[in-house]
Amino acid sequence: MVVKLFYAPGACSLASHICLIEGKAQFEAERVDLKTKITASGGDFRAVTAKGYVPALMLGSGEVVTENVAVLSYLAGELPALGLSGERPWRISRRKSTRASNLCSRAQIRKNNPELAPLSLIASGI
Ligand SMILES: N[C@@H](CCC(=O)N[C@@H](CS)C(=O)NCC(=O)O)C(=O)O
Repeated sequence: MVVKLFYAPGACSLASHICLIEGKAQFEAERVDLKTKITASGGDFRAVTAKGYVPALMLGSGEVVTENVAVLSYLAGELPALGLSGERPWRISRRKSTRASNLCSRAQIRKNNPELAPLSLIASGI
């Protein structure tokens, strides 16, 4: 799976970023300035998603998945190494991933939620 995550440091896209790393995905990540909506390579982020929100996950097909719950559910299903996509919905891993996804769908979780944002990753600037 080769995908591209559009993210902003410390934003709710961090959850997707963690999943890509821990799920051992092949991926690219492009930083977005949420104020200007310009990406690190100088692109117009609104051309990727008109909403201008991270996370946005561009698939190999060019399709762009937006909304935390959709992106995280997609990654849970595509990356077995995460161990988050149990067939039985009552599995603990499934409940945890659903809870985390829902929490991330709020705009203002940012850096002050240690459950979702390990300090080591925040410090590394993703
Ligand atoms: N409902 C969206 C919310 C995404 C969201 O609010 N992202 C924030 C960062 S945590 C953002 O990109 N804000 C940009 C802005 O407010 O212009 C989702 O769950 O993906």
